Amino acid sequence: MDFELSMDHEILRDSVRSFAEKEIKPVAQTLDKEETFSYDTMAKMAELGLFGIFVSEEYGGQGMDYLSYIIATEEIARVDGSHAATIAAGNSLGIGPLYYYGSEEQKKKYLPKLCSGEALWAFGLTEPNAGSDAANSKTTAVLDGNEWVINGSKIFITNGSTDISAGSTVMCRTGSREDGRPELSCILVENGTPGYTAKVMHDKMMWRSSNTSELYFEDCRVPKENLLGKRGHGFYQMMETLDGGRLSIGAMGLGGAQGCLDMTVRYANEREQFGRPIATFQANAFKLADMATEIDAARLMLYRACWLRDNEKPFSKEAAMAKLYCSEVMYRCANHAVQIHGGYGLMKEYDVERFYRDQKLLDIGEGTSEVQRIVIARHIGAKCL
Ligand code: COS
Repeated sequence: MDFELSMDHEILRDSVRSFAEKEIKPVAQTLDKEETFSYDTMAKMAELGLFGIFVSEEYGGQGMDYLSYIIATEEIARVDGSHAATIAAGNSLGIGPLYYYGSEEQKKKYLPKLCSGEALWAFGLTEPNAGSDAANSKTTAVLDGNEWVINGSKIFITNGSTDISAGSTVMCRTGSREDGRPELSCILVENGTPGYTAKVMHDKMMWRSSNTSELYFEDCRVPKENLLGKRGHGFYQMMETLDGGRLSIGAMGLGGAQGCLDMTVRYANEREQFGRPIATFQANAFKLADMATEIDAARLMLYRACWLRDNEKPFSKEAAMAKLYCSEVMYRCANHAVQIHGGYGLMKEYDVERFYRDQKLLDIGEGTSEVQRIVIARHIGAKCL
């Protein structure tokens, strides 16, 4: 067993950490307050190579492993959840399905621009009435000659309506299966296609400087060739994509928790009450110790799941466990961080206030904590519905 990260992973961590401290941390609070997606930091993240990290160089990617992508996401999340969301949705949800299921032609057409960060691609799964029950999607696609005609809508879609959003992978009902269940397929829809509109969603509690959208399809026609992979395989593609995506949510929990710990150790050593630094009170120091311990466990769990994925071993259960645990660790760390910051922790001037709000997404997005428990329970043989 080897717990040492490779030199490449360490170098990547150092470079993303210093980038995040220098370029993202100073602007994160204002962007959050103004609810603004920053094209400036987006371009800088792209320049650093944060898109297409696990995609082979042939398609414009960095050719690194999944753990590298997770470490990069973790380091961005250490300073800001919104920027980490842009990276995570851009890579695992946007690029992932095209890279893993796309035809050679589709990969050549879309991946280079997505890997260079010139464009973003979205993952159209969730609908107003199909959240946890994702297979119950109502968006339809009917084949009419050489075109799919799509009708329906999607909601809570990250990166769907920025100025550089190029399109989305949309899961649609394309018929019925022999067993009576809906046949679900993924279809690629480019921005600008008549009948397709993407609208930004405002007034979020969390990830306020990431782009969240509603997508609408009204008799939207796309060529038959825009089918992704095999007809009827849409739900499997989405579920497999979410297995990888859940590792990025884990990374966001881990990175956010680490950010909370780093800020809070510093604050507790500087802030004095009763004539001494508040870190000297066991009530606070023990909270910090608990945070550090849980972060360590979360990191081991997440990296182990990445190792399984990188070594082409089954990792669905471990991804669900890592996502569940890392988000819960982030919740406890953000809670301790605000508690130790006292009244200042309730003020927007202090980053822990934003971290406290941002963490809530983690046990809802890419499968709620309850859905993760369903996945885990089924994997261990429990007949959980
Ligand atoms: N990879 C590949 N295939 C998978 C899979 C996975 N991880 N998980 C399930 N499948 C397959 C099953 O094998 C099954 O195949 P058949 O239809 O051929 O038998 C099919 O998908 C349906 O699986 P299942 O019966 O388990 O689906 P359920 O409707 O019971 O749903 C949950 C299971 C709840 C786990 C699923 O709907 C889910 O993950 N929901 C949350 C969705 C989510 O995370 N949304 C957030 C999006 S934010 S980007």
